[in-house]
Parts: sequence; C-alpha cells; structure tokens
Amino acid sequence: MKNILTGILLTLTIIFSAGCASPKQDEVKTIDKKEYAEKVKKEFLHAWNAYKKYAWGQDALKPLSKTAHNWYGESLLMSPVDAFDTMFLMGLKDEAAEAKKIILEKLDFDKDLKVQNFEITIRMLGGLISCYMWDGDKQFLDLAVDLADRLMPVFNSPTGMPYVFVNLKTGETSGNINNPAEVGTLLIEFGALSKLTGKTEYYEKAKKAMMGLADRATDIGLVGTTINIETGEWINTDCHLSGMIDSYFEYLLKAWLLFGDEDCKLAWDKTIIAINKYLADETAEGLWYSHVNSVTGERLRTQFGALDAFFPAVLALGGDLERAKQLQDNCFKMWTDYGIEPEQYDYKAKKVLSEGYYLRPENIESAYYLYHYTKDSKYLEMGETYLNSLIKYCKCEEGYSHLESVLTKEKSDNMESFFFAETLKYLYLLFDDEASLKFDDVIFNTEAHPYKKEMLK
Ligand code: DMJ
Repeated sequence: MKNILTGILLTLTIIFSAGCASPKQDEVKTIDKKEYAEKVKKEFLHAWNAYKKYAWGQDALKPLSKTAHNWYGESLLMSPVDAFDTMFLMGLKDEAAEAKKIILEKLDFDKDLKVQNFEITIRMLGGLISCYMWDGDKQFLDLAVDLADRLMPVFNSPTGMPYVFVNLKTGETSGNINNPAEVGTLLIEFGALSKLTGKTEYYEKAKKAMMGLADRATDIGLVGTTINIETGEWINTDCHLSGMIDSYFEYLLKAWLLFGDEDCKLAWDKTIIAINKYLADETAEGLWYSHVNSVTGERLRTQFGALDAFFPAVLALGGDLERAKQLQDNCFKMWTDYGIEPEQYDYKAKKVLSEGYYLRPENIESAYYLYHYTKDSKYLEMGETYLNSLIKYCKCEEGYSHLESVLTKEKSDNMESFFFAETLKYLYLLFDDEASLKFDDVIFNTEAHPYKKEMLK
C-alpha cells in the first residue's frame, strides 16, 4: 500500500512539475530574448553615438583615434545609409530621423570619384532601396536611381560582366580583372530598382553579368576566384566560399527566391550540387567547405574563415537544413576556440591563417537563419556568446573596433559600416522574435538590407 501511494505521489509530482515547467521555460526564454534584443540595441547606440560624436557626416568612425574615415576622400555618408534600416527596425526613431535628414540634405553623387562598383552597390544602392522600402519617402528612391545610373557604365564591357571601378561623374570605367562576388552580387539591388521604377535595363544588365559567370562555370560546375571580364578568361581557378566568390552563390539562390527567375534557379541548382560534391569536406569533426581547383576538383586547402560562415544561412534558405546545422556547429566552434573568430582558419591543422576579426556578421547571420528554421534555443545561446565576445573584445570607450589579432585581442582602428548594417541587425533580429520584421516577407541583400517581397512582384 505504502509503495502504491508513493508511486501515485511520484506520478503526480512528475505530471504536476512537468505541467508547470513548460510554460515557465517558455516564459524564461521570452524574457531572455527581449532582454537580449534590448542589450543589442544598447550596443548599437554606443557605436552610433560615437560615430555621431566624432565622424558625423563622414563615411565611418575610426574608434581608437576618434577620427573619421572616408573611403574616397569625400564622404558618401556610408554609415548613415547602411545603418538606417537597422535603426528603423530597432525602433530608434530619433536616430533614424537624424540619419534621414542628413542623407536627404547632403547626399550627392555628382562627384569626381572613382568608386568600387560592388561595395557601392551593396552598401549604398542596397541601403537606399531599403530606406525607401521601409520609410516610404520617394526621395530615397530618387537617390538610388541617380546612383544606379552613374554605376551603369560598368556593364559596358565586351562580355557584359562589370568593370571593377567607375567614376561617378564621368562614367569612366577601369579594372578588367574582376571576381565572381563583384560580378554576380548586383542583381538583387539592380533588379529591385527595375521592379520599383519599371525601367527594365537595370535588371537586364545585372542579370547578364551574373549569367556571364554562370555560363563560364567549368565543366564540373565551379567558378574561379578571378576572371578577365573583357575576354571571359579565368585568371585564378581557386574555388571556395570565401571573399571574392561568396555572395555570387548567395545571389543565385536569392534572385530565384525574390524574382522567381528560372535561369537563376537552374544555375543555383547546378552550382549547389557542385559545391557539395567538391568543396564539402566531411571530416571526423563534422562538415567544412574547402578550397578546390575549379577545373579538376582537386582539394587545394582545408581553409575556411569568417566570410565563409555565411554559408549555413544560404544552405538553410535553400532547404538543406541538415548541412546548414552541421556547418553552423563548426562555424560556432571556430568562434569559441579563440573567443572570437579569425578571418581565415585551417580546419585540418587547427591553425589560424589570418588573425584579424573585422566585426564581421556572417557567423551571426547564419545563427539567425537557423534559429528561424529550427527554433532551437542553442542558436539563441550562440547569439548570447557572440554579443558577449563583441562586448568583451571589440567594445571601446567610443564605438567598437576591429581586432588586429584574435590571438592577442589587440584592437585596430576601424569600424566598418556593415557593423551597423549587418552585425548588429542580425544579432538584434535573432532575439527580436519577428516583432520588427517577418523573416518570410523579405530577402536580405548581402549587406543585410531586407527587401520586401510584396513590393517587388
Ligand atoms: C559585407 O560587406 C557583405 O556581407 C559582403 O557580402 C561580405 N563582406 C562584408 C561583411 O563581412
């Protein structure tokens, strides 16, 4: 009898405590997310206020010397343009209004400046289109059109693939050795502009550039690192997920998802098969992606890095959640092994190849995507780690800085505008529970500017 009673009591205790535990746990998670979203916002303000204090109206803050930096000698207001939609999503109304005011009053592209088409497209054109989509003021769109028209001469090459540089005033182009990232990461921005203005030329030119690469993929379906855009000849045949190629892969998938462009889907389908066949490296310690020769498929280096860490997000967006989860586990490990991630890493030798950390967002971006798709709280915990590491190692008296070395944690005097546009936005959105933005309603450009699908039909 005693045993029976004890059994009943135990069962009741389990049922009772289980019944109480689950809402409590949910409650705790919700409170944590809100709290962390607020913490990220606070850090955004720490960085933004420093920019305002020492670099207002210039491209970027140099946080250690407390001076300003302009990419091309004269300011193109890179930080305000890149940061605007983050402030909008964070509900920082006063800051967003100040940024809007200076952009609309001061931003002028009629300047004799030789600019890099890719960076200006993803940050400035990409940012202005997003400003228009979220704020609604047509003056943002007018600025985007003016800028795009000044960039358009880059496409006047024999192959249609863009030159690297263009002068904003004269339209003079230069730089015939380009790379897949700079050739094939233009269609989301130029395509969106076509949809918003009805002027089809932007879409056509940027798509021709992207297809110029897809059509020149090697027999095994890969691309190299550099290409002569006048002859179409590959110069460097190293294929990888890192800088100079990365966002070309991303835009094949995203252009299909955003515009329903079947040619992009076809190219993406072929490319992802080749990437998983040749670059993927299933090691005893999980999945990595390596460097290979794009012609032969031969593995060249077991090298991965901070930029490559965008790929779990792309895998997840493309529907391959299993590989996405496996790779993200290693991306996170690459971060925690050093307290913060290195720029380049040899995953076989477990050796840092390039020591810097440049406030990059990709690892965080992937955790955000994976949390969206899985709702697994481990990705929130990753977010907590990212935030704590940023505060511990990169926060300065005024703003946030790059690290010269993740080994020594020595700081360096830079704070790129993508820290506002991407790093802090993805971190905020990870904790924000879709309150400011519904993941499925947007496609992010590679600078984390979210484009509303409904406006681009
Ligand atoms: C950003 O400018 C973009 O995300 C680009 O695609 C890669 N590099 C930086 C961030 O690391």
